Amino acid sequence: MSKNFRRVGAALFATLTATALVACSSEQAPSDAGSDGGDAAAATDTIVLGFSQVGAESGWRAANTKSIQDTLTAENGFELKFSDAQQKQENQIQAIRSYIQQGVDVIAFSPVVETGWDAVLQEAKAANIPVILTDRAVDSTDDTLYESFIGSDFVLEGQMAGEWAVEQYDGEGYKAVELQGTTGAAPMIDRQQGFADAIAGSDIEVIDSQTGNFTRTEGKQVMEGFLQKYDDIDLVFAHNDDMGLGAIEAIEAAGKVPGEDIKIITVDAVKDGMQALADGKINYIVECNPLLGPDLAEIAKKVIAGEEVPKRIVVKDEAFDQEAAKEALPDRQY
Ligand code: GZL
Ligand code: ZN
Repeated sequence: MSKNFRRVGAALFATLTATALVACSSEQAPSDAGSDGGDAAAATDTIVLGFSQVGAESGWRAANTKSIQDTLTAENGFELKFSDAQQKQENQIQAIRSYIQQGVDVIAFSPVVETGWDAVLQEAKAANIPVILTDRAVDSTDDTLYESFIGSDFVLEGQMAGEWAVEQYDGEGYKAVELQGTTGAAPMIDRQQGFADAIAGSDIEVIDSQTGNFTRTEGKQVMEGFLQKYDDIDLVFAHNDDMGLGAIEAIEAAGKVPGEDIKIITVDAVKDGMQALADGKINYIVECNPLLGPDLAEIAKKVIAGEEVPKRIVVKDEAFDQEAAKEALPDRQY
């Protein structure tokens, strides 16, 4: 039974009994327990939302978490249950199962990798708890397993990075290395694809790729390995700013000048990345907007109210060169 119907029922009940004592919004209409799978919210208008976050691996993730926690507040009608999976899929599955046990009203999560979600999503569906995907996608072909996906178009981000590289560097026989995101993650698969599509036909050649798991530390380690293995790297394509910043440390430690001797293109446009871009150590950044909290709140409210929601909401991304970064830095929110 939709929440609105329950609220009208309760208000009517209160009016008829004219007993002002009954806090109508907290009165539960004849039990619909189980119809929406979660009774935690039956007692109030508050939407109980269980969120399973990937981890805290990057500046982007921190900004994404802040946006969700700042938006899904009590005064905005939510009780947010939040868990950090330390980039482990089994922790996310465990968190989702615990939200099902608790009978939350809606579950949302950013899947660390694309595969392996059907079973737990079937369990949420069987419990009548709607699921909303944010940021990363799953490869489930059964799209009744989630109500909506809110996030960026990662293939486009890879293409924007590759197209700029071709514009700037085609014809110089550039040798590129790729610092990939978490193996099997949607942004890793799609950014790699988009970049490869865009440079096909140019003389830019990706001579090696390796995952740095979206972290600065691992990005630095992988770049150190590349610098030992090759002495003619011209370009780094890093799937996020944090790995690009790690690469800068490795390049400087090797006595080379990042942004000059070795060009760097990254994705995210978080503050640290934008600062390095403004300082000339990175050459181009494609933005990936982490501020998904407001969209998540809006979609969750519509889902609980039984309204139709779009299956896919693609957030807008832009891109920055060094000049644009200098102008944009002062009022960047993240
Ligand atoms: C992209 C997001 C990626 C970021 C990384 O939407 O999933 O994960 O690009 C983050 O910084 O770790
Ligand atoms: Zn109920």
